[in-house]
Amino acid sequence: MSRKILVTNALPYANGDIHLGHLVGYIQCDIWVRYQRMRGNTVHYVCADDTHGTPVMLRAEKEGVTPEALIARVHGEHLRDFTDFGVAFDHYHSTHTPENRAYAEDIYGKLKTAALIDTRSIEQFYDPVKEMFLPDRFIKGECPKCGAADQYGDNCEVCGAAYAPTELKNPYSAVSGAKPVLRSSEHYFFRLSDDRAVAFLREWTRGSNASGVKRLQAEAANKMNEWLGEDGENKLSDWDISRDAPYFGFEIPGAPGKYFYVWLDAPIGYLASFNKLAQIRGDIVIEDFTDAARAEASATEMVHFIGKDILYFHALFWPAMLKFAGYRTPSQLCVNGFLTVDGAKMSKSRGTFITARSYVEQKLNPEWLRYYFAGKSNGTMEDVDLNLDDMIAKVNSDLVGKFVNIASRCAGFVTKRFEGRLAATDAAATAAFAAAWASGSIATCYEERDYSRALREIMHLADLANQYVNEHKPWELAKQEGQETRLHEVCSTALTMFRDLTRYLKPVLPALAEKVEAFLAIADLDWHGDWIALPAGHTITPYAHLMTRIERKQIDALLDANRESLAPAASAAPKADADTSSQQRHAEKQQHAAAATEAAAAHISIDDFTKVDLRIAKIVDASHVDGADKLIRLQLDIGEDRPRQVFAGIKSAYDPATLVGRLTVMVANLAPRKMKFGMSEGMVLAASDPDGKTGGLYILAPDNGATPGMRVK
Ligand code: B3M
Ligand code: ZN
Repeated sequence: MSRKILVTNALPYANGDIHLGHLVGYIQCDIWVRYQRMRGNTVHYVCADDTHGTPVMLRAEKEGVTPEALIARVHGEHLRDFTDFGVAFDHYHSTHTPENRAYAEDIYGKLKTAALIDTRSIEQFYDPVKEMFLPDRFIKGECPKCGAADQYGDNCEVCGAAYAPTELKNPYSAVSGAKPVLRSSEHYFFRLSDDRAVAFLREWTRGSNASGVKRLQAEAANKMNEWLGEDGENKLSDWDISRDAPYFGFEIPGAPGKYFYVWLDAPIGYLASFNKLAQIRGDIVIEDFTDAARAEASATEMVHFIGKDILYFHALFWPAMLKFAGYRTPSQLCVNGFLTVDGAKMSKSRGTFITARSYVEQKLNPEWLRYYFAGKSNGTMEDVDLNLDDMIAKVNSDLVGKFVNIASRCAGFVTKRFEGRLAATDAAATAAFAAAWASGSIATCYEERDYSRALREIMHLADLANQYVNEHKPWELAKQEGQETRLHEVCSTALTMFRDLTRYLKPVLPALAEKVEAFLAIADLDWHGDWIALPAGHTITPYAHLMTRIERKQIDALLDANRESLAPAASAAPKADADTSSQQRHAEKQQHAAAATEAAAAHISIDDFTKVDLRIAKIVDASHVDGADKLIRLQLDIGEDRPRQVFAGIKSAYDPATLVGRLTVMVANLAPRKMKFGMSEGMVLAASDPDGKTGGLYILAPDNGATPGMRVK
C-alpha cells in the first residue's frame, strides 16, 4: 500500500543567509522525499520562513524597513537558494500569514480550554532606553564565573558556564548599551509540567509510528529520557509562550500587548504551509493529515526533519501542544547533526562559513555537494564533516571516474556505429548485475536515511559495471574485424547498467539523472517495475558531457570569496530567540552600505569610505614578537568565532601588558597578509605625528558603551 506522508524541514529563521550548515538537513530531507516518491508514495513536502521575534524586528528597524518588507525579501532569497540546491519543496510559506495565525489561535484556544495555559508574573531585564524587555541574547556583561567581558546573557563563551542573565556582572543592553533594569510583567505559560503532558511525552518519545519505525533515533530518545527523568519523576517546567510588546508576531487573543513567542508559532508554520499547499492544489484533504482521529483513520504520516539544536522544541513542546489541542502528533523526527568544515566549526576568518549563494556564484555544481553530504549521512545525529579535499576526491573518483565514465566509454560507439540504436543486451551479464543489486539493500538504506551506505553499495555496482566494460574492451572490439555484433551488445549492456545506476542515484542527483534520462531518451526513472533491459532497437541521443571534475582552485576561490566578505551577507545572524539553545552566539553585525553619492574629484565618495570595514576590537592578548623590534602581536576580538591576529608597529609606544582588555578600532576587511611571524588579519588604527618627530603613537579608543564587533562609520 502506498504511504501518504507530510514531510517538513526546519523553518530557517528570516534573519540571515542560507549557508552550507543549513543545507545538510535540507539535502538529507530532499533525498528522502525523492526516494519516497520514486517508490510510488505520496509526499507533501513543505517548509517556510520562520519570521517572528526580536531579531527580525530589530534588524528591520536597523535597515529602516518594515519587518514585512524584510521577511518578503529574505523569503525570496531563501527559496532561490534551496531551489538552486535541488531542494524542491511543494510549497515554501511564511509564519507571518493568515494560515499560521489561524492555527496558532486555534491551538492556543484549545490548550486554554484543556486548562493547560497559566499566567504568572515574571521578572526580566528591561531596556529603559529602548523601552523593551530584552531576550537573553541581547543582554551582555561579565561572566559571573570567570569574569570574561562581553558575554551573552545565558552562557560564557570563554569558560562555558551557563547562568541566568541576572547573574551577569555589569550587564548592559546589546541594543542600546543602557544598563537594564528588572521589571515584572505577566506572562503566559503552557503547562508542560502537567501530569497529562508528562505521561503523554513519556509514551510518545518511546513509541513507534504506524510503519513500526521508532519515532526518535536512539540518541534522541536517550536525550528525552534525560529530560523526562525516571518514571514517576517530573522534571519538566512550564513553557513561557508570551512576549511583551514591542514584538513582531501575533498578538495573543484576549491579551492586548502580549504576543506569542516566536517558538510557539514556528512549528505551527508546518501546518500553515501545508494548508496553503492544499489551497493551491485543491485535491488534498487537509484534516486527513492534521486532525488526530482522521489522520489515524487515513493512516497519514507527518515526518519532521530538524537539526539537533532544536530537538527540545520538537520532541517536547510541539507534540504536547498538538496532542492536547486535538491535532495529530508527529510520526517521526529525523534529527541531523551540525556541519564542520575540515574538522572545525565553520569560521568566517577561515572562509569556511560558506553561504549557499557564494557556492552557486562561484559556479560550483550543487550536485557535488549533494553527493558529498549524502556520502557523509548515516541517519544518526552525528555531525557531518565537509572535508574539502575529500569532497574533491570523492566527486572526481566516484561520480566522474566511476559512474559517468561508463556512459562516456560506450555511448560514442552506439551513436557512430549503430545510428544510436541499441542491441539486445548480454543476458548473462545483465542477470548477474541484477542479482548483485537484488542482494544489496539500497532501498532499505534510503528508507533509513543511511545514504552513506546506499552510495557505497551503488558504487560497488558501478565497479561491477566498469569491470564488465574493462573485460570486454569496446575500444578494442571496435578495431577488430567481425566484432560488430559483440561491440553492439557490450555497449548496450553497459548502458542498461548505467541506466540502473542512475535510478539508484537519482534521489541524490536529480539534475544529473534528468540529463541521463534525456541522453538515454527514457521516461522518468522510478523505483518500481522489473528489471527490464533497455530494449533492442531503442534509440539514444548523442552523448554530451554529463559532469565535470572539481578542481582545487575552485574550492580555494570559494573560500576566498567567503573569507573576504565580512560584509553583512556572510555573517551569522541571530536565529529565532531560542533562549534554550546555545548554538546561536553570534552578535548581530548586520550593516548596510550607505547610498552611493557622487564625489568631487578630490574627495572620496561615501561608497569608497564604506568599503573600509572598521570595527571595534577588544585586545584579548598582546605579546612581544621575537625578532621584531617594532611589532606587537595582538589578538583582537571583533565578535567572531575566534580572535584575529594582527601585528601592529606600536612597540615603541606601548607595553603589551597594558593593552590587554582595551578596546580599539581595527580595519577588518584588509586582505590577510602572510608575514614572517605569521598571518596578519587586519590593522589597528593609531594616531601619530605626520613626520614622526615626536615619536608619539596613540591607538584609538571608543567611547564607553561600544562593544567588540560594532561597526565604525
Ligand atoms: N527557525 C531555528 C532557529 O532559528 C528555527 C527553526 C524553527 S523550526 C519550526 O533557531
Ligand atoms: Zn566565563
